[in-house]
Amino acid sequence: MGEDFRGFLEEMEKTKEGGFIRIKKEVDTRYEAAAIVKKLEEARKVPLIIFEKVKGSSMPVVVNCNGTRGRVAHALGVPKKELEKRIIHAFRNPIPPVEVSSSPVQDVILMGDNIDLTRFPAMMYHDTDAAPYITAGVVFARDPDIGVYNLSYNRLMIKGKDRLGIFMTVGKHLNVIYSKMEDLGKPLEVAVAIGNHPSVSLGALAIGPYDEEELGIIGGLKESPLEMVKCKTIDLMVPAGSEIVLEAEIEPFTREKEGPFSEFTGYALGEGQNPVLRIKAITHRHNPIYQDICGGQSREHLIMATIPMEANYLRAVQSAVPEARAVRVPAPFTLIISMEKKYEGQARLAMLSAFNADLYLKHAIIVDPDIDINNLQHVLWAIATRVQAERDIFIVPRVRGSSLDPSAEPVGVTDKMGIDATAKPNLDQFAPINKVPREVMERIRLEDYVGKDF
Ligand SMILES: Cc1cc2nc3c(=O)[nH]c(=O)nc-3n(C[C@H](O)[C@H](O)[C@H](O)COP(=O)(O)O)c2cc1C
Ligand SMILES: [Mn+2]
Repeated sequence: MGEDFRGFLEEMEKTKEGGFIRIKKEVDTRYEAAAIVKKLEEARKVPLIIFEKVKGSSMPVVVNCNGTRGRVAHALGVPKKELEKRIIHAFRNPIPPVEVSSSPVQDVILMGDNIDLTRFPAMMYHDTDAAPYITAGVVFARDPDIGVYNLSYNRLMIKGKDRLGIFMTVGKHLNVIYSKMEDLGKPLEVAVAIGNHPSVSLGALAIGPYDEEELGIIGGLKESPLEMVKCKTIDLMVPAGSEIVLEAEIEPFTREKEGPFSEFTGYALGEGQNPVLRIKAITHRHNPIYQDICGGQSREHLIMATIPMEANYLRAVQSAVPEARAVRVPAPFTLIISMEKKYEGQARLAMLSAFNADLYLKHAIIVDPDIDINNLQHVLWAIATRVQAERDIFIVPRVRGSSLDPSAEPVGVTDKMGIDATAKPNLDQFAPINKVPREVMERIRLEDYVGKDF
């Protein structure tokens, strides 16, 4: 499968991995498209959807490109259960990008008065959204000192024909770069690529050290270098396989009202004074397809946030504690770790290494390997029966966390809590778990006692 967005869509239309729907009836991107996605989710369906006819725009809109783990895995050419392994493989085996001299993403180049973001079919999802937002734009920027590229998703509020408000989490890399440029009193050049192959999306979301370049991780994910092309008005490169690129600058010191926006935490949050992108050029393919990621707690948004987090936590925890087996992020800011405990203090070491690996983490829970971390009832049973609060819970107060946690006070400053729900001192010496003798369970055939139609 090609690495461009079109190739990905063609493959999905052919294989219908996780479902594929073309909607021909006209929809309004103000709430109607979001309502359709939500109703399908209520029916436990997350198909890739192409809205072919969108009110007020000539561009079709596609959502849920990364809506299921199966779809993302398929795009990378791996079985679903090997997705995490492939991401960790990419962390360890990055492949640098290559430059190509031309690309269809520059078939059409718009500058000056031809720039008009209000013609984009940007969506509004919830009644609290301040304006239409671009949500599926990968922001490319470069560190002024070491030149390393950084990729991230940032919500972009449409404020006018050539202006976008941007939300950058304090402590995340784009914000670090922007602060460095402000210290120099200079604008930060950024390119926003819309319509991306899942390898680009996952690479952009990779969490890791500041100088770990996400471009190489994209190459590692797809096991071939990412092809990139030079922008027309700024000194950056963008993926040759994207649909639409916004070439822009973020001015130093400018702050304007941005938000609220319906966030992945399930709340409308983050209204504040934030920086602004000024668009210098828009380039796109002929007849571009506009990609969107439904805001709030849509499956796609949650899956996109979760997949790279889990890979990053697993590598961090395993680097401190090789006995860690698996991790799950079942809710915002929350991590469950499964570990085979070998010695005293190991559970706390594992949790501390997870806290160290990502500022978003707020609550870590660690369990023995007999607990199914995909079954929250089972995890709560472990907490109920293996935890003594004073002994097994630790709190690190007033640490930097997400600025989108509505309980944090002041904004972005949060207590971090670890719960050691492993059996003490270990599972072998703990209260025996209720079990009907195995020999009897194997011997008894239900139908011999209650018939076939019980
Ligand atoms: C759909 C989506 C939207 C996101 N929006 C934002 C945002 O508005 N601001 C932000 O700081 N992070 C946002 N994120 C999270 C960052 O993209 C993510 O933390 C990324 O790994 C940051 O990379 P960096 O630390 O390399 O800059 C979003 C993630 C997803 C999946
Ligand atoms: Mn980064």
